[in-house]
Amino acid sequence: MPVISLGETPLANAWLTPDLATQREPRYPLHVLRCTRCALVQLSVVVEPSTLFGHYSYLTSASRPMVEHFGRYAHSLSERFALKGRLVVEFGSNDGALLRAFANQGARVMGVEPASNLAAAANAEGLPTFNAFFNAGVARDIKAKHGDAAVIAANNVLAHIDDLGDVLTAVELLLAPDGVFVAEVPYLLDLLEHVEYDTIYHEHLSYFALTPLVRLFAGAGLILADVERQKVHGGTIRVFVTRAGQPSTRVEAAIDHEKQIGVTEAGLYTTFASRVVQSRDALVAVLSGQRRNNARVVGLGATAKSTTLLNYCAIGPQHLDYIADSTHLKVGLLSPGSHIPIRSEDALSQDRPDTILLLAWNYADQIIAKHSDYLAGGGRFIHPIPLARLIP
Ligand code: JHZ
Repeated sequence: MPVISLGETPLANAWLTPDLATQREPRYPLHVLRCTRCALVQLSVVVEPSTLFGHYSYLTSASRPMVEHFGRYAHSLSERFALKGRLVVEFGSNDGALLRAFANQGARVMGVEPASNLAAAANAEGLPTFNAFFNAGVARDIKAKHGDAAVIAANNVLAHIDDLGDVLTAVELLLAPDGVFVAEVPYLLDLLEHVEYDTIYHEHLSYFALTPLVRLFAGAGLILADVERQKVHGGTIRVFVTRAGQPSTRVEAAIDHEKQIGVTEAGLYTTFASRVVQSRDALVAVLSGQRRNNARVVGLGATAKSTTLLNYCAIGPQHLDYIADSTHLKVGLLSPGSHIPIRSEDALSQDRPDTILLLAWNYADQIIAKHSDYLAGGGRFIHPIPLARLIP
């Protein structure tokens, strides 16, 4: 069943060099569908993974709140599962931010990362990383050379994978008998409740509630044994998947809650779709007000999300002078579709625009705290989600 259509958008991380600005960029339909039986929410099209992930400009380590999150994550898992000297494998390991945190806890680490630039950066830092998509062949290779894994971690990557059955076969091959597969995925209920429609883009093929995940793992002979809510990325669930045991009471309670709020029923999704339109209209109204007052507005965070938000709301260089970002790989490029220049975040302290649109709203508290001088000097922020509001 259709949930919403966000039009045709360019790929979320397809930042382009200014010389390509006059060429037509490839756009793909961004249509969201849902399964009426199992509540799995998915996109209608699948873009070739090597196009999306062969070279990647998102660096986990460029976002300090994520580095801190992964530090806490590695510490809590090391305490819970006694990981000193044991093997932790992460697929979709990006630049090695979580591997580094596990290595600091005394675990042996191995990454698997399809982006050649990121795998090279992690290897150069001494964090061993296979440059590959994770599959049964890679799992066998790791097992033959390094033994089985006490933990297999997958953060913000399950949603990116079309053939999840294939990946779970690889997990099953590599996981130690007492091992745990730990995955973090943005939570569908947070997306719907907080109208985080901009987290919908072509890299994210699936939007997970717990209900379809339980079925998915059961199909691979695995048990979704436990779940924790995490605050990152606008609301995430961390699931713990094992070979044996029973689902915890937390899992049962979460499944009951999903049933109660009608996760397989139409109402939840029609409400979401109409709130998305309200959210867009509110943001456009706030930005138009800024223009009427001749305020100079810039964006902060050249996020994947911003590609959906800017294209869906038709926000361009007429609204935002530039987007500031802490990732050196993005600086000097233009945003996909909207062609807004990206500058270093350091530029903000000299430049002092009137207003900053929080395109990385998921770190709003940390970003506002970091730029407290700007705020104290009369600067303002726009928080775009769920309904645009000015701070202060
Ligand atoms: P951030 C990422 O999406 C990538 P994005 C990915 N596609 C995914 O699945 C989701 O997460 C879940 C910058 N920044 O984390 C750095 C500052 O400039 O919201 C990043 O470019 N200053 C794998 O891209 C961007 O913002 C700062 O102080 O939507 C953050 O991107 C901070 C904190 C960040 O995810």
